[in-house]
Amino acid sequence: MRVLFLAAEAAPLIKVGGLGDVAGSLPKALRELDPQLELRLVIPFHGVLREQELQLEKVSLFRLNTPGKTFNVEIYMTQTSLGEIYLVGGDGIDITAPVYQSDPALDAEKYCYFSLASLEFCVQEQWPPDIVHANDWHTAFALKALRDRFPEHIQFECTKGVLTIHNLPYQGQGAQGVLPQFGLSAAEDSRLPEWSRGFPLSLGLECADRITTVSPHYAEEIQSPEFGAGLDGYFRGLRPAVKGVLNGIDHDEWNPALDKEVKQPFSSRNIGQRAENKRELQNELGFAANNAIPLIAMVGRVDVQKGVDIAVAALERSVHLPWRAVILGTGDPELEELLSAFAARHAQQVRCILSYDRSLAHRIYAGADMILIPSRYEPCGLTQLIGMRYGCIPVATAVGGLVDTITDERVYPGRGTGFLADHQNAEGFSRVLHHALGAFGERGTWRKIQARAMRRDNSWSRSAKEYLELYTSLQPQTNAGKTGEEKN
Ligand code: NHF
Repeated sequence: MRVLFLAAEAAPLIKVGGLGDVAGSLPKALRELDPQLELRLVIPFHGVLREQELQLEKVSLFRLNTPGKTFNVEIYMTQTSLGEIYLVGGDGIDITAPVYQSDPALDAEKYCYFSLASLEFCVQEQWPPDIVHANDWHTAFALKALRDRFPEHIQFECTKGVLTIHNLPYQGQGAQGVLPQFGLSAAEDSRLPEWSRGFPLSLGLECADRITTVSPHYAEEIQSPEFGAGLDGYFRGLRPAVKGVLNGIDHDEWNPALDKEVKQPFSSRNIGQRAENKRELQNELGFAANNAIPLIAMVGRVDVQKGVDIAVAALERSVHLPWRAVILGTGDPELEELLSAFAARHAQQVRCILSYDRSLAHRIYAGADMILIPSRYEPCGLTQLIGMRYGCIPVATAVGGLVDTITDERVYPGRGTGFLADHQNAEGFSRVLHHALGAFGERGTWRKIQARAMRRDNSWSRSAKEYLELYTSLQPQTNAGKTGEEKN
């Protein structure tokens, strides 16, 4: 079976958000699961990638004709630790632009070009894919193009489309202006609200043979007005329903027993050794070492979605208790400001590092006691998976994939792997934080929570199997082995 896997970013080359982790590690897991699978992972040749010293192989050079203009497309391939990645360069990629701009209208041409050029690459290579797997709005154009631009194209005769939604509110609002110049039309499906029909995500929703999202709970939630971003009615009526396939993490990359960033390797069998990492981390952060004071972490995008303000408010309410906190991440300038002010108010207790620091993130997971994830919504979430793997216990809101992956010790005493707050507000979150801080004081209980969390299997193995089954169910007859010519 041949799978064309399209994404805006993919680790280890480029990682802005969780999509990058998934697009890097899921293809690797799929290839490991089925060595016969021919999977091509394709991402844009973003300007920032040109600053890296990549070993590039130029694999194709061709023209992409669109009603608006003719583009010269260049395709490169590079080997990475997670497998090969194809890069789409050429006229349609503005190398001065970042991976994402604040307004999708500014990114529209790049991603539409990228989606179409990726399909044209298959034509040029006579490599007819059985599945085109698009991720989020940036690559959803490809599923529409299979219908609008290539309907008669014999190479795509059997091709099926899968669309994975990683973050529903991001639908490419404003990117619709680009459609005519690429020969694409807005969605016509009357079940989609009219206002959404030009948005790239809707093009993908209309044309995908199967729609998935990144956790079963989020697949349910998006059918409600609270989480549906205006499309809840559409999802409620959808048959087959949106399928939730839980994200995993790469257990090779995230392995506390082998992690090179971590001073003292450890596993669930010798959690005691973890204390050395906490000591190191405290030193690094300028805290006097004290194992009895809980060290609370928050790592990731500084964003309203992630509930950064909820965390600050909840910590403020608990400021009389002994704890220390370290916050690592970048994002929304206003929230960054809030964090800096919070750290300045509580200089004895709080450290705030407003940057992207992969290596420090590893040390935090390996040394902090708990990780706060007060998300307002969370399609899957990766920090809780990494946290659990490193015995850094998640204290999270009960939304999306957090519900699917964390067993709440309050509800299931003796079986928990973390703590879940029912409400996405400071009050609810501070209640659960108090509970977690209390549990931390009971050393034996805490150790057991850590051991259970560390033993939980959050690898890709089960989910990769689900994706493979989904691909197979869509495509009983595969294109593999046939070239475009043979099919002609
Ligand atoms: O895990 C990758 C990630 C999710 O919850 C996360 C999110 C963005 O918000 O699927 O995408």
